[in-house]
Amino acid sequence: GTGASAEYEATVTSPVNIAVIKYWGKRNTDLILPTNSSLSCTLSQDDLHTKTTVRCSPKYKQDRLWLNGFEEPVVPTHGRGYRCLQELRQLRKVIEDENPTEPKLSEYKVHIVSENNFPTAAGLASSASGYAALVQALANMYNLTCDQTELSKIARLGSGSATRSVFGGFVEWKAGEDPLGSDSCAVCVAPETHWPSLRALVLVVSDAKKGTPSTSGMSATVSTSTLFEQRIKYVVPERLKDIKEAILNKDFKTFAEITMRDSNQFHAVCLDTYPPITYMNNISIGIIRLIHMFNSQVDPETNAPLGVRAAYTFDAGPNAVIYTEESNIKELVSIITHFFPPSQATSLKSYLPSAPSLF
Ligand code: 2P0
Repeated sequence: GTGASAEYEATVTSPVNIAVIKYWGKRNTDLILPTNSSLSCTLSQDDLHTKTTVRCSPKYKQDRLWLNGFEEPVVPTHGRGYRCLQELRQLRKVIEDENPTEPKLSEYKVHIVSENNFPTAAGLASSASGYAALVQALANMYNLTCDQTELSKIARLGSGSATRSVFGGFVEWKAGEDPLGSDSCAVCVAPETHWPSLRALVLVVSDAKKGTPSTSGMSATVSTSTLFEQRIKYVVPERLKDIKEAILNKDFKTFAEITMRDSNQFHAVCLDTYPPITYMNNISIGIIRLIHMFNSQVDPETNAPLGVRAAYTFDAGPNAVIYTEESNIKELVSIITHFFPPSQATSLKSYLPSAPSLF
């Protein structure tokens, strides 16, 4: 449109990411600054994504948000989404102040429509793709020129894990040192084209949305766990260095071992929280055992070990994500479905870096 009826809009999709070095703990809860750096793989948007459309118009009376078809209140000052919106409006305002002919979009109210193409209850964090999509869509609508790393800091104000969803491939969220968070941002470690044979199997153990929310869980861990301090000081820095090297070398064995150990340690510090937090259930534990059994198999003819060919990782819930290479998918899927038949409260899907889903 033109003139007083002008409308501006943008639509984007943003991907889900699955951490292999877990983010758990904040050093600043207001600015969402983490106690440690983390690292994740971004899954292909062809499979899992949030699609967000933003529109602004002088006709709109208030900022409004529709999430998966239902309107949600946009709470001024408290809401994390509102925080992202205000940050981006401010960046837009700088452009308008420098170029008086630019339309004053920063003064218009915004309507946001956001949808996940996966069930919110699937146990996959939708806040990462959700806030990444919100920030990217607004940045596009406002014609902002800032780079993805700058945008990642704004996505961070929505949700910690969203920091990593502004890039594809292998992404590190650098914890940073600045108390104001100027250096707490995402960087791309390797693009999605780097390791085309890598796959992620998502094993949905339970689609019930329950358990301790991440935000309160990590704050309880920071204030009560003694193991946590050891993890942050002595474990994570070394693991990060090693897993980045493993990714760059496409060294699956090292990548897998670090991934499994870091998932286990994250859940160990949850159990060390007082009162304890437990996210995994008996099926999750069964999957851990199965993957270690799979990794200890030997070649039936030569008796030579087949080596580490799969890695599990669990987030703030019982569902498993299993990283493997394409050549092992068939065997792995048949073993998992043998021991955990889909009817038995599990479902299985294969994804990964920019590769189309297998089934
Ligand atoms: C991660 N998780 O690195 C870790 C592993 C869950 C376990 O990031 O409070 O929803 O919004 O910053 O990002 C989940 O925490 O928490 C998470 P907030 P978020 O993926």
